[in-house]
Amino acid sequence: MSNLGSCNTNHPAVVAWVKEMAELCQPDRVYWCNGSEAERRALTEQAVADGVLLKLNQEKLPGCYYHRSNPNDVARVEQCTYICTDTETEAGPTNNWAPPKEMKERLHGLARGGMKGRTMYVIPYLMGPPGSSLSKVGFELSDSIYVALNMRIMTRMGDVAYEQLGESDDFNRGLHCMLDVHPDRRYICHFPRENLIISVGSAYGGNVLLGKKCLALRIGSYLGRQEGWMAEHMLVLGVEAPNGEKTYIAAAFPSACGKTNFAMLIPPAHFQGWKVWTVGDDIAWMKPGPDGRLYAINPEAGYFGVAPGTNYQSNPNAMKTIARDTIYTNVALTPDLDVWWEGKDGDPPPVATDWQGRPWTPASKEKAAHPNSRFTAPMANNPALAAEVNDPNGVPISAIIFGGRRASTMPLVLQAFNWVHGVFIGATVGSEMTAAAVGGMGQVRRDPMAMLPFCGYNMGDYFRHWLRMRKRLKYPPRIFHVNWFRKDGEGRFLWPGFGENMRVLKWIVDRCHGRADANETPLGWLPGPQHIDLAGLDGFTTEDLEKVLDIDLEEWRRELIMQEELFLKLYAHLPKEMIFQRELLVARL
Ligand code: GTP
Ligand code: SPV
Ligand code: MN
Repeated sequence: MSNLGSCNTNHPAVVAWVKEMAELCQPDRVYWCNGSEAERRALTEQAVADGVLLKLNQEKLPGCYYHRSNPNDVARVEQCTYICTDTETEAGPTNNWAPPKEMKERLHGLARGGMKGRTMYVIPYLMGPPGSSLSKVGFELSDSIYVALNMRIMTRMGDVAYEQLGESDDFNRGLHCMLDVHPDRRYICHFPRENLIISVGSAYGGNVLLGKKCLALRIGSYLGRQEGWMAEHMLVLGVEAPNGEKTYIAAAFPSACGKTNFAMLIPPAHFQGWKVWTVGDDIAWMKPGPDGRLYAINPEAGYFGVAPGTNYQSNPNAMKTIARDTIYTNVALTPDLDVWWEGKDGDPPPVATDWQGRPWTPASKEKAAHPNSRFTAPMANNPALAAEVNDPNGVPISAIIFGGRRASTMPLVLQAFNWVHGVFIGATVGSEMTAAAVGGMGQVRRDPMAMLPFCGYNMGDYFRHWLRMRKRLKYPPRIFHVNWFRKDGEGRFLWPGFGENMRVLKWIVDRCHGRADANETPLGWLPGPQHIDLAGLDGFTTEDLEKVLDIDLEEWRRELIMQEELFLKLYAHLPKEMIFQRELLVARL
């Protein structure tokens, strides 16, 4: 029998499971995390001693550390991600499926003895504010000290999880073994019926910080459908008007398509007295409240954000957030132990070490930072953190925004005619693939509700769940679609984006409160150029705005065919409403 170390709980189911997994993986030591500050310091020192973390320049970046991953392990791997439901239909045609028993045997085979010579970290964590009926407890057992330290930032870790759990046996079991970090032995597997996750062969964020995509989205969406709530790949923000009015908005954009940036938006000078507060930047758990509105919490406690493109111009709040207590992964390192990435402020450093540890200069052909290099930072550092982030009731959502990265076709903004039309718009979201997942960069693919890689069951049933939620809401959020990424013939972005997105956000807020005009178009309600406030936006004319709002019928014919491909794939479970909406759109166009 393995030595369980200084176990800090007598919760029978937790102890039994840790014992079982320790016997399987045979670590030399089992370490029970308590989430304390002293522990964080000790683990950080250990990680530095082990060479897992490098201490950055503490004068420039207090409390910050640097990590380089295995170059073969830099993003999510959708081809290695499985939903292990009893039947293949339950997982649906957009997920990889394997029979639970078979897959578990294979994974146990890989994990057997897999932690020999290593430490198993027992990580108790809470997703969501303490005391919230939406919050969930998980235990991740990992042989990666990097995972333990990242989970300490991304979740509420330690005693708070035991407090929420009490005597209940309702917790997520997560096992993570790095093994030899080889793509051939990489599996990220979900067993929704057992509330179990097993991840092997990777050490990259989305594959191994099991509270995030695995629990909060894949298992979460599965549970949400059963229990009548929603787990979504959405940021949540609060817009405060000069008179104090607060409007809460959730927005689903695919990976690396602007959620963190939008959640931290700073309004341009022209919008004096307006303020945007961040509730969450990646995941929302939402359920109907007693007043018939949809309430959202952010289950996370930190941001695992994209570094490239982040600077004091594009996202000052993020720059302030990551100025301390941050773990940087796969960015470039300067000789004075500062970090750098493409699109950071100022000139590139004359010399640096790239994300793979090789010498780099501005003349180098390859990028210094990996395009999916990331920072892990506590949300408490965010100057725009919403006070409501710890409210167990969450915030009432007035609008849901879908978005994608589209060089053409999709206008800057539109509003759905109603909930069902909005679900159709979400279901048909298309977006260019980014570096957040391995493969396919730049290709447009359907990414319904930005959940294609994260829906833990049949996507057709997921659309049905969305339709059904309408019946449980007296005041359903209004639904919108945005596209910040439209380009001109020369490949330049037509819309300035970032803080200037406030101009679109303001229109959305005003629509929610019934005080903004719009024109009826085949796609939905669109603002006319006169409805978007362009004051103070130098060099951007009404004609430019017309270009980003334009609907090109030729492009829309192609779009309809691409939408059809997804619907054909899902035909067996596709709700009829989606087909009707498609017919209506075709007729209007
Ligand atoms: P995940 O963490 O992968 O879910 O991504 P995210 O949706 O939070 O994306 P994020 O905000 O990190 O943005 C990804 C990239 O898009 C960054 O390089 C940003 O600089 C860029 N970006 C964000 N907003 C805008 C925008 O309004 N316009 C343009 N042109 N680029 C943007
Ligand atoms: C995403 O890919 O959508 C992310 C990063 O937010 S990860 O947590 O790695 O999935
Ligand atoms: Mn994400």
